[in-house]
Amino acid sequence: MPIEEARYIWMDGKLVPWREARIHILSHVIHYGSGVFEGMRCYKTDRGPAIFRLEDHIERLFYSAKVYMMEIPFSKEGLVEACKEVVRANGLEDCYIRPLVYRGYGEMGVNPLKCPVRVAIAAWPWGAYLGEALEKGARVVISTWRRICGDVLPPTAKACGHYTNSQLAKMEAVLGGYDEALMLDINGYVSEGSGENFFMVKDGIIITPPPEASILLGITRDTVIRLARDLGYTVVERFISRAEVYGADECFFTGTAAEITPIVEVDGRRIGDGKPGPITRELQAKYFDVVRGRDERYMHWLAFV
Ligand code: PPE
Repeated sequence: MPIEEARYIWMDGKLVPWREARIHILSHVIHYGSGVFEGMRCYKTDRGPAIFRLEDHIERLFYSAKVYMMEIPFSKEGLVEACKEVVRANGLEDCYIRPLVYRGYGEMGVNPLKCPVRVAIAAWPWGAYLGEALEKGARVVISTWRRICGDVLPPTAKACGHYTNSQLAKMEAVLGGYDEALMLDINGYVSEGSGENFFMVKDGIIITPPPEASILLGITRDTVIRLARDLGYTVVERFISRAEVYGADECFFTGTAAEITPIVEVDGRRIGDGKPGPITRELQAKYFDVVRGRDERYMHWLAFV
């Protein structure tokens, strides 16, 4: 999907015209993946555009930066405000927002500590992450690449360099004719997709891998767990084996970009009847109501720009 350009990108406190938002080729991040980032969505609501769980995303950005010992030269409140400003300045309603904290130009060599920490925030319209799979369901394959494990790279931090692992899995899946990869953790339990968390449904119970399965603690995952429990479902966080997935009644991915995307096939095995399942559909509909400000009970998750 080519990027749909907007007008301005926020860089270190200033709005810069889209095409002038550049950095030096010898910036540390380009060579060593030394950056952390977030992805948020802003949705059009009856009361104007609202960013979903903005403060939680900024909180995770600061956590990721802490793991990599990056001192962000702005306050949390400052970046919350900057995200809103980017949406407003670009005149956007439904859009994706990408804050990026990175090691800039200063020194070469692995040691990042002397490189300046810079911040950029971009926003642009971004449609369905997995295309028509949002409606029809995704065809998924288990990756031959294992998900990074915590004593190699910390999966709970959303760091640029971690996505080389995701890219290997994604390329393999796409070139194999699938929509997305599902990665196993180092012990062979189901972990997550290249950019999404994983859920399955069996006998009415909703099951998702625990934090110990090398997952990013997804904010959409947390949202779905809470919405499902509020709807009266039992949600269990536990290890899931590969073959167990084949026998699931329903499966789906969650993520800011992917939203709630049903999964209808894994490793050539049809999931349920091969169509998005009823609980998946119910949660998807609820999720879209919540992010679009159509459910008063969850308005506290919306940050109006
Ligand atoms: N796991 C991974 C590896 C991941 O990248 C994401 C988000 C999630 C789980 C779900 O997290 P959350 O968005 O908080 O529910 N992936 C982001 C980036 C995707 C991209 O291709 O870039 C996203 O969805 O914004």
